[in-house]
Amino acid sequence: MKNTLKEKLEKGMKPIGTFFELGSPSVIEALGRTGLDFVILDNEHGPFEAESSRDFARAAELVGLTAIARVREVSRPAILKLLDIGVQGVIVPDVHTVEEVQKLIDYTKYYPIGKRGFCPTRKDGWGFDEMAQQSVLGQMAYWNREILLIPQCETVGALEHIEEIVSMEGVDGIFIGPFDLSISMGIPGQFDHPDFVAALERVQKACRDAGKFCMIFAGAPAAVAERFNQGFDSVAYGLDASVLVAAFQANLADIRAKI
Ligand code: 3PY
Ligand code: MG
Repeated sequence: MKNTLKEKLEKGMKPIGTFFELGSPSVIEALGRTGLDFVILDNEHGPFEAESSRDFARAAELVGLTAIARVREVSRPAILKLLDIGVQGVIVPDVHTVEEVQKLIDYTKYYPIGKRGFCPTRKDGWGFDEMAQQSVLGQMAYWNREILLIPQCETVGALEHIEEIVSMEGVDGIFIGPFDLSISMGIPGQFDHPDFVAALERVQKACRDAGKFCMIFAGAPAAVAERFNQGFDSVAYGLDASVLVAAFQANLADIRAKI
């Protein structure tokens, strides 16, 4: 399946996604009617694993949403399983070192960039998709192009090495986790703190200089717009659950004010 998130990023179309936590294919089907571009199947903070994620990815394909996965950790099975069930990219939390990023490249990208294990799986119709009819080398080049590897910058360690991290072949972009980054910097939740603002600018500049995408999380609509206006390529707007609660709260308050 074509990675429309990657295409939209390359065309500068400002794709908007959300973290998927609610854990039902029906929620994905509903999100497919909202105008969202992508969902992040949250295998870090969400309650589900690869087997359920497969059903969520399938629902996303049916409604034209790109499904990427936030994996639970920097480990081979955590990444390989999600890629093999057919997500279009991985966001990786809690990255601290360049060595960890090298491991991520090895797990996510095939030879000659990395060392991803090769097997026909759901992602290629168990070897029966059209793209799987080409040589193994051709298939590996296809997936190396299509699959996004996006380490999170949410630790001081990642921030301090960000220029080196974004220059590595196989890293497609960076996703800033503002909560964990601010906590790691000792200024929890202080998103207007000059050091935090400077950190975001540093990550954005590093990405720009290396020709990589820069993505971030924002919880409120005004903050999402602000992040785009600051030059971010893509923003993850809230969680499915938080947007649902906020919409009901606002609408119910509106109704109650009129009765
Ligand atoms: C963070 O803010 O730490 C995230 O990972 C995304 O919300
Ligand atoms: Mg985080």
